[in-house]
Amino acid sequence: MTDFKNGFHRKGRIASAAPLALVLLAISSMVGAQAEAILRAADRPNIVFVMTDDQGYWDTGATGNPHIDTPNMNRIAAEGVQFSRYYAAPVCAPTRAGIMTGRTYLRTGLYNTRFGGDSLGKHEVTVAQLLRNSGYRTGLFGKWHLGKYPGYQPQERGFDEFFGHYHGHIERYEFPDQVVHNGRPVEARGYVTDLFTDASMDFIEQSIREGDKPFFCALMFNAPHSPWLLDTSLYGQPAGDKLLAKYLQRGLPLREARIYSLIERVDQNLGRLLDKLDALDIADETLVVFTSDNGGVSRFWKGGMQGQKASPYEGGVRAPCFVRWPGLIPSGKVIPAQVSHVDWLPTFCDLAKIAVPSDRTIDGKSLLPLLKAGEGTEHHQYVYHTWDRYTPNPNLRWGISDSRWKLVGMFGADQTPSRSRWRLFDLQADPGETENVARQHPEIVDRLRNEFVRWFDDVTEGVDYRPIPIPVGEAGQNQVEISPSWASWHGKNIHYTFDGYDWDTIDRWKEPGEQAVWRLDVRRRGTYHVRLSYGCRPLDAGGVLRLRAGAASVEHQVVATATADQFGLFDVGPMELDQGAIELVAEVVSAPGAELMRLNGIFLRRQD
Ligand SMILES: [Ca+2]
Repeated sequence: MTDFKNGFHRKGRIASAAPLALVLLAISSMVGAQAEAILRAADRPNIVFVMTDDQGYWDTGATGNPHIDTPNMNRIAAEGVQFSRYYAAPVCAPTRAGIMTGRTYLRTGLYNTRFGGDSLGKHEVTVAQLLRNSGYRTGLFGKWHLGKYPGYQPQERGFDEFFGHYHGHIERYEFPDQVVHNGRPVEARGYVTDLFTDASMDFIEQSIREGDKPFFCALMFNAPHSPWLLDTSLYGQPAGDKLLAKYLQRGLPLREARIYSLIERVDQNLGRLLDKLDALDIADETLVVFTSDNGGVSRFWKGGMQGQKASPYEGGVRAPCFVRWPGLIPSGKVIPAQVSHVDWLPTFCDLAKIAVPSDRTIDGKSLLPLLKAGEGTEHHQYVYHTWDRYTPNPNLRWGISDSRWKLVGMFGADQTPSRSRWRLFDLQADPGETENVARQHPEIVDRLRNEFVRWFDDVTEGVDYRPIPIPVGEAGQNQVEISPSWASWHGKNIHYTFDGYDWDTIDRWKEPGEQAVWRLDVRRRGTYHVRLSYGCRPLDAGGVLRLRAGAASVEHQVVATATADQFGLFDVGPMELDQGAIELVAEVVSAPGAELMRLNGIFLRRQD
């Protein structure tokens, strides 16, 4: 634990930077409970953790971009410290798993951004659980992306309050249709960046009103992730339009202008949030983090960085990271030590004066010593970078960095380890990773590659990388939707089409026996009523689909919808499901047309 009381003060409540004796005198004259509350708050700060989605290291003014306006992001950097080598994972869900657990995502069983590989293993302990157990009020607003099924939702993983969405992205940013509040779908009016900020500010205000607990507020914007939607004048709220016009006038192409506008809309909301902390007079007792979840996707100005989101190059894994806590953290400093997203859990535990879990490996290390000093060149000896969509692979999209060198493994069709595909960069002399110096330093290549393989073997040992079994019949669960993206599929023609979560389908299946298979975890034995969501053009109608699960089997004759992409909901009938782990199989019995159907979902409702 780090003692950080020295230098801490509460502006406006007692006295600005008052000597300790005066503070104690002031407290001793207060009513007991009030004094106690102040001591507790002074001991343990509120934590506001703000993260954007796909904003690159280069996408802020504070990191050197001369084309984008981010005054509030810049303000946090100016009033606090900036980490110049903060590493996220190459993509969304792995970073989020690392933040929540303090562990590299590969240890947690999470390995993908979709197909059911984006569910955080139930055996994991989240930083929200730890903080809540220690007396914090906890809230998450915005993108979760660590599991949508019962048992995996934020309010079941340590958050008192959740308003946001489960998936990697949403399709509508105005009047968003995929928003949930503590597990229940809700109708929401407005622009999503405003909505999430409003909810976080309400949570903060409520926490202060209740007054007896510090709070942990995670505000996880889905912006500026694709599909890059702004609020437009169609809604009568042209903030997005104005920004778009500004960036187009500056000469940015439309795609880039949209991304910059989305970021500035976040920045405007960040300004509202900072103003709220000031208005509530809690800025001095609140740690504010601003960061992003992986490398950037904008291409207009990259500050000479190599790579983008999903790549192990610096542009794929470095993210902006600004941290402010007036009184404790010096202002305007840049810290060059390499630090990681897995460091947040130990840092927040340090701030909350609680221990990190001792029954598992925690990969992160508290950032508090660096934050207090405002300087430092050492933190992690090595940081490891890797991600591949289907199966973790030490030979694809991998990298490792120490304080000076970075080794990057190339990726492509040939997956055999090949030294000729490895590139070594001297990040001090060549931060843009332009000159491969592997030939000149074979011993450094060996050291870094050996360390990467040692690490990879360690973090993947004994971990099962498969879609999670879908919980069916949980107490309080009215109906479960079996999503196409969680299936494995088998057959000559069968195909999975990813169309943004709500519209994805299993399609093109027509030969008898072609099948999609899901793993289920039936929590309660019983009769479940089955319905199907699918589309089928009239020419293809009349085929038969069979559903099997354990000893149960039911068949359904496919009826036509207006078009194959117009989904309808159809009753199939009851199925008896045994408790425990079973496979649900959907298979073609016969298909007279070009495809059996475009299956968009299976719904199981327990008959009580
Ligand atoms: Ca992302």
